Amino acid sequence: MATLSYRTAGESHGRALAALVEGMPAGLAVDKAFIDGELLRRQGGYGRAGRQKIETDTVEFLGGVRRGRTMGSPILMQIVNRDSRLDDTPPLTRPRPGHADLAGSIKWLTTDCRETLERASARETAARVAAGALARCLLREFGIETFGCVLSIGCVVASVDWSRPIDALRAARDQGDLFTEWVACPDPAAAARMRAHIKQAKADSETLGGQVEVRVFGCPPGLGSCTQYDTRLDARLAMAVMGIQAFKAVEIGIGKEAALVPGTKMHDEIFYDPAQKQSPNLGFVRKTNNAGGLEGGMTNGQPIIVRGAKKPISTLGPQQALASVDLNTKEPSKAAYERSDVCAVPAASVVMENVVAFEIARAVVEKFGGDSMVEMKGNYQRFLELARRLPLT
Ligand code: EPS
Repeated sequence: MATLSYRTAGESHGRALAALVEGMPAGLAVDKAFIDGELLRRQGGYGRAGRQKIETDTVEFLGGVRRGRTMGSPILMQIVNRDSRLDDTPPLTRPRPGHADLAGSIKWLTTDCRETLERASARETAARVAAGALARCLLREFGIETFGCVLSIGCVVASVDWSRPIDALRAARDQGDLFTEWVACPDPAAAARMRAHIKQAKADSETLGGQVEVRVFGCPPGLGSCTQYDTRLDARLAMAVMGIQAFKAVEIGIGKEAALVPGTKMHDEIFYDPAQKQSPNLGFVRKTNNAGGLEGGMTNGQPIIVRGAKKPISTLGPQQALASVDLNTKEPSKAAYERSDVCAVPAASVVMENVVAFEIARAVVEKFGGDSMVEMKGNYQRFLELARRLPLT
């Protein structure tokens, strides 16, 4: 079974962030402009702090790509940090409630939380976005598209019309200047209220969390597997989303509502529409999608729906600093303040879209993988032909 995987390395104020992607078939056209565009979106959002004015995140390929195409070898991607001063960063001894500071300092037997926070920082998500955006270059070849947006920020909740085509949703989501207005929400009235909420939070030295949703369109049935807990695609998606800094919950489809409704209201009845036989759902259609496109840990041909909840950033302004303890003296002390965002939920929607994409790509490579794109596309077409011909005789 072919395996696609990635690891990241690098500290928030180190020389660079890096992602090492292994298992990508040879011959994939790498769309660097698209990857850089996703890195730029990740830097954006109303409510971000000064760091994004310093950095211009772009990807450099240090290995695995020749003349714009993958070679089947490991792909090493680098994003250089302009704010690179790791050895000069001061110690931080007053852990911030909610951050990795306390747990990590005790884990690594140090009173300098810097040792932990440099890697725990959400800046690492730039490397994950690069890996995910590369995976989206692969998904496109199979007609699979992802879309991520913000559903809520603090107490402001959007109403998203999911019946609109993906291009219309993208256009609505991407209204406004990336750094001074953008909240990644396709509901313009809610977006205006979100901006006002963030503005007020900033004035109050507060921070805000929110909910983000990612949908994946064009998956054929049968990605993932019901045979082991760690081959279930819903479980992998949950892990990928919970692995994003500051995420506290993940839902698939109607999520926790599934516990409240009876079976007749939960399950998406199955119909067959011969007119859709050539589409990735092979003609098997539903009138509802409460399952979020996943049954038994496998795609069922409906759009995948994943939601994540992000907590407010744990670095609070000096006026609102929460109670903490100085790790050197054990004296009560206000938590440390560092330059930080008021709200990074729009950026989190970009991160989630790309980490979800990577997991879908991983499942696509597992099902159809070959050493080259030509081989993989052949495998994909052959599978669809066989599935359309069922029952096989
Ligand atoms: C981030 C860069 C960081 C923070 C933020 C995310 O830069 P700096 O620490 O230099 O200001 O702005 O990190 C956190 C929210 C965190 O908790 O560590 C980025 O590029 O996304």
